[in-house]
Amino acid sequence: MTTPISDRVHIAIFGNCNSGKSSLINALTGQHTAIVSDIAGTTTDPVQKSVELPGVGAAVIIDTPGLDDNSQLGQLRSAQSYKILSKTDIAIVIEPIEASFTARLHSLEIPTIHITSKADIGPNNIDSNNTIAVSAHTGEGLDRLRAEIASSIKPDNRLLTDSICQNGDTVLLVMPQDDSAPKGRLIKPQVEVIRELLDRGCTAICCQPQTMDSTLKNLSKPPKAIITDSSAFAQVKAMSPSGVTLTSFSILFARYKGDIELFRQGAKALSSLSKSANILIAEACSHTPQNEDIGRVKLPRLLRKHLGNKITITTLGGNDFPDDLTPYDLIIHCGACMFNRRYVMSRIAAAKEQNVPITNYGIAIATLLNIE
Ligand SMILES: Nc1nc2c(ncn2[C@@H]2O[C@H](COP(=O)(O)OP(=O)(O)OP(=O)(O)O)[C@@H](O)[C@H]2O)c(=O)[nH]1
Ligand SMILES: [Mg+2]
Repeated sequence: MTTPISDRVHIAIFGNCNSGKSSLINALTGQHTAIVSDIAGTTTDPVQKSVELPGVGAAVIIDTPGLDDNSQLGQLRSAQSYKILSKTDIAIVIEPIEASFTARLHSLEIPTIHITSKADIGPNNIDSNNTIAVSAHTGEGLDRLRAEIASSIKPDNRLLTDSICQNGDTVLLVMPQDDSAPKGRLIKPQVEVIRELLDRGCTAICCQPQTMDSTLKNLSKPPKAIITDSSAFAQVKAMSPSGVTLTSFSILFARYKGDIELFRQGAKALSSLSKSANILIAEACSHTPQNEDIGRVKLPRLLRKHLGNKITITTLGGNDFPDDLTPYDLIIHCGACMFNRRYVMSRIAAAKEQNVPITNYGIAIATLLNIE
């Protein structure tokens, strides 16, 4: 099975127009991934591609437009490059580059590898401890660059389920397969949790809410924990034996990807929102909405039930996260299983900076249902 995008290290290449960013991507991947030409401004939009980088492993590599294009269109393009920073785990910067960009990388604490390009022709190319001289044409410096990328990757040994069970425990997963579930498959958070439980030597028992009671009766003792889809929280809570830890997939992902304490704080805003509150629901997937979709149907219905019909709810999908969050009184984010952690954290940081409370689906639902 291929590694999901959200688990791949995101490596972005930044530099001026014509500095050789796209050529470097092609050289690193050994494929013709990006269009190369001697016309400045060839790459007009960020392009990302999942790749297996020799010596590095599963990655997403991101080509960006040049930063020094000062035309009106060029400024829009370089703004796109700045936006990419929110998901960049490792930056490769082709020097020289504007100082303000380097400062931004520094303030975001993004591990950065500095290189110079076209080492085969450039008499000015330096190869010092801090800057690697690379040629996409001859391959010079590529091995050193790959080694540098590999050593910049921080190993991530965190688990989704370590807060709710020990290795070897039995865990019950309640997963409604209703109209909002995709046909013929399980959604990513469910698959990832099942896989992790199996890796931990746990017994993962799966059922739907309507068979939860009989599933529990068939067990010789209660499970160590129950993980449910947020949409069935109330129902599952009512059937859960006392003393059994109950959580949702969404909460597990909030803990893993985000800042659960901040999300809990954010959910407190639900009790003080006005009747005309403006709420943003942000989804990571930009899928075609399904019947009973959680972000577009179930959660809005629950919010209206608690806050009345005068609230305004905006649901945005994919990368459509507004720069200006101040019109909103609360942001409710999905579990973000499609995003890497850095992207989620940068959205959280933007909300924090603008003083807008942020929470996520699971915690908002649990709060509205008085479960948390
Ligand atoms: N000699 C030499 N030429 C290179 C090298 N890398 C890129 N070039 C040339 O530099 C020109 C620009 O290369 P690109 O890879 O398109 O540069 P870019 O930074 O992606 O450019 P934009 O997308 O326009 O910002 C092309 O003519 C490439 O053939 C290299 O290592 N050596
Ligand atoms: Mg390019």
